[in-house]
Amino acid sequence: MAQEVDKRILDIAESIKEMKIRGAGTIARAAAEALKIAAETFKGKDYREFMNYFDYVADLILKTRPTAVSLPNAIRMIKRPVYKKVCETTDLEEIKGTVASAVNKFIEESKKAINTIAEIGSRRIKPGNIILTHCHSRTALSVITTAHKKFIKENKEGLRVIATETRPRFQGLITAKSLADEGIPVTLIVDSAVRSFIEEADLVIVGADAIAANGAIVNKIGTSLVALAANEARVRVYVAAETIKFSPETLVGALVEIEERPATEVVDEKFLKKNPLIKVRNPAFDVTPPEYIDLIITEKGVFSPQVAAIILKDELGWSLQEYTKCY
Ligand code: RUB
Repeated sequence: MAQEVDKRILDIAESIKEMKIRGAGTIARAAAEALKIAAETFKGKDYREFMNYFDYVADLILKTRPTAVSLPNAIRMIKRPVYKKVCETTDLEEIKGTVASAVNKFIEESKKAINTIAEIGSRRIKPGNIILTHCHSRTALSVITTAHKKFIKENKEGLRVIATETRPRFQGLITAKSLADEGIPVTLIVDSAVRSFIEEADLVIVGADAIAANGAIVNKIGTSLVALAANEARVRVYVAAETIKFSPETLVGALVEIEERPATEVVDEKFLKKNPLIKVRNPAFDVTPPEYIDLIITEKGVFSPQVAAIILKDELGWSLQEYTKCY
């Protein structure tokens, strides 16, 4: 690679891997930003050389974490207009401009989608509701905080939240803090206490890393247990997710890869060395079957998980068709 990869791009890749940048939507926007930096910092003059660099950066970012489908979807949505542009012109500045505008459009639409979901989702919540959430999903939190603020403004009773701590990385603490910052009372519980508290909840709201064509939801490990407990207690489960979380690959039979993270996130190195016969498994996500999900709240409206394939095919018009390459 003639062009040295810009340090800011390497930092984004490293931060995604190390989970300093985390949460499916945020990962997708950071990936888009990396592609824009690639266009801004490319020093060469040849458009083919640029496209090779652009593809290299896209691959580098794609390899960071495997599960959040918003990441490949973001790259796909930016690549598409850029590849099309290359078929129309060889002018490097124009091509770079297309990268920048595709990235800006993606980021803007992704943020707008979260606001729309918050608005739509808040209509499904009643004043005084107790909501249980798992992990830290900005989309799920935007629904909760929007509803809470609306009720307070209307002099109605606000919401209360039960947040799981979400081991091993404790994203639940981020959730609890950000809700408390919005003035929402939060009860933090250990993950294994979900069944003891589920009957206190009116609703479960979680985010998603991927939604499969059969309506299954891939989200933080433990989500499926939360959904199981909710199902047993007849508590509804809502998933707040932008449509970029729908996985087009699953339409043609692919499975969503579940990331397995290092054992040292669960126990320390010393413990592992002292106990060589103990194997630690640390999958970061799990799959909740569609029967345990009542509603998926997207920026295009609310859907039952059973129509996921239709959303993928008709609403989004996504296909796996590769782009025509003109270089
Ligand atoms: C985060 C997680 C979140 C989804 C949705 O996992 O599972 O629930 O990514 O988040 P991790 P958002 O911390 O391992 O990235 O709604 O913010 O996209």
